[in-house]
Amino acid sequence: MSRILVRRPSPRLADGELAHLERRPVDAQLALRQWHGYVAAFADRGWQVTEVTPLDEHPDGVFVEDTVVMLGDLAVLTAPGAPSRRGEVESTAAALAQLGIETARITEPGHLDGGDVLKIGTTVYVGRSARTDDEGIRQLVRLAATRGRQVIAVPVRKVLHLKSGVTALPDGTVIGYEPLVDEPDAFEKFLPVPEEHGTAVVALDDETVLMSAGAPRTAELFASRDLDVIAVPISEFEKLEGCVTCLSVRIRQPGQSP
Ligand code: CIR
Repeated sequence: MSRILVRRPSPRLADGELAHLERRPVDAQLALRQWHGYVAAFADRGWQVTEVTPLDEHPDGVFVEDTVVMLGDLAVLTAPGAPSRRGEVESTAAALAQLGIETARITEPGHLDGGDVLKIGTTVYVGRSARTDDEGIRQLVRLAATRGRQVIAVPVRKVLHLKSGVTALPDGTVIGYEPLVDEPDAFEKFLPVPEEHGTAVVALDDETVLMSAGAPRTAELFASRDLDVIAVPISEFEKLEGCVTCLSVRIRQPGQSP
């Protein structure tokens, strides 16, 4: 059974870290409604939902993807690059332990955020970013090898995380808004999308992608490629440099697309 881990937003969401955007007012109640809509999109398609302990004192805790990377049956707990986010990891570890999932860890002095890891088949792209460093990547390479996966490091300078700039359609085509992609050539198949908020998709299954409601022309592009598109409003999270990928950790059945 496929499952997502999610963490409900902190009432202090507005105080989250910002790297590339100007700080804007955030409506915490709207954020909570948007979060429920996001979770429902998975639940409606048969995904099990596991809620990780809320952490009201961590404004960025809702971006739970940054705390763990799934490599098949192995969960790699991360060492987030931003000091303010390091206290988020233990509660994710506790949720994984309850589910009986094997874990490993990225340890200091290495740092790695889950948002920097894009998996396509057995290839694991990792962004060398302001949050993920060479030591974190070295540790990921070693852990990925235990699950038969190869790591390719790519530079990330224009956005916060690798997956703020690129994600992948169910067929493995990498998509991104070109002005924000450092090296489109790093990917075997790259499809430019026309809007910044169109860069992030989560494959709900082989035919369906979940994306932000803030990219209608990109939604049309995906529909023209015979994909079913579920668009959810996530404006309050986008103000904090979040996107659809970072609001959950997907624990997929073997054989499912990344
Ligand atoms: C941060 O800067 O850490 C948060 N404000 C946003 C994290 C978004 N996470 C992601 O894209 N994986």
